[in-house]
Amino acid sequence: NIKACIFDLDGVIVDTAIYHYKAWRRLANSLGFDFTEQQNEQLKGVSRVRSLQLILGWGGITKTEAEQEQLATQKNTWYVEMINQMTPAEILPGAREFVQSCRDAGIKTALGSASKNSMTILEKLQIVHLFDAIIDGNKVTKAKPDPEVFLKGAEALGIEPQYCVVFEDAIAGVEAAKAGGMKAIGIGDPKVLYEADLVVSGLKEMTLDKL
Ligand code: B16
Ligand code: MG
Repeated sequence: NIKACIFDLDGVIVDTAIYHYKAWRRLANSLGFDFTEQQNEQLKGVSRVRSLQLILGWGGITKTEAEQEQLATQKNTWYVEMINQMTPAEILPGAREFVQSCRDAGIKTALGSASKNSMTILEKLQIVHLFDAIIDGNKVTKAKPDPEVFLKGAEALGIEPQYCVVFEDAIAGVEAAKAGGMKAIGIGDPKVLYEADLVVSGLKEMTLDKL
């Protein structure tokens, strides 16, 4: 009785984490320190401002609010330079096919992402038309694990939360889905995403009968 599928973007439809990592590292390096790929894991699904605060903490650096804003803008400029080069070849395996199969079956589709750059990414991947609703970082005030982004998605689709399933690669995202009264399918490691109702390695593993 699932009537809608809501998809996270980074880590589910496309791997932009690698570009976020490069841009954040460049920023950290410009401030005289570095951080690891393992630390980068903690930034997944986390908002831009919050990511910066975590990174500055790792470097043991204190900045005023105005300076933080400037640094976040600098990082975003570098990040946008990279995502502007993206092509449809970067869609993760099976993602386009699974979203399309939902649509073919009459299941509504939405994007639920923390990223303020979601629209640019969807345009570069040429998949804007695959989503009935797009809720991104520009439309929400509360970050995951708050369910706001997914509740707004359900509302835009006109489907009650209990008929929605969320696809998420981040722990905070799975928590957000559950907090919103939705089913959650994790993309990644079952040991990490243990709160999800089901965990798969990627959308290539998904079929409608698993909903
Ligand atoms: P931006 P998602 C998230 O996307 C990323 O996982 C996270 O690393 C990033 O900081 C956040 O978007 C904000 O992105 O700086 O482009 O607004 O996983 O929610 O699709
Ligand atoms: Mg994600």
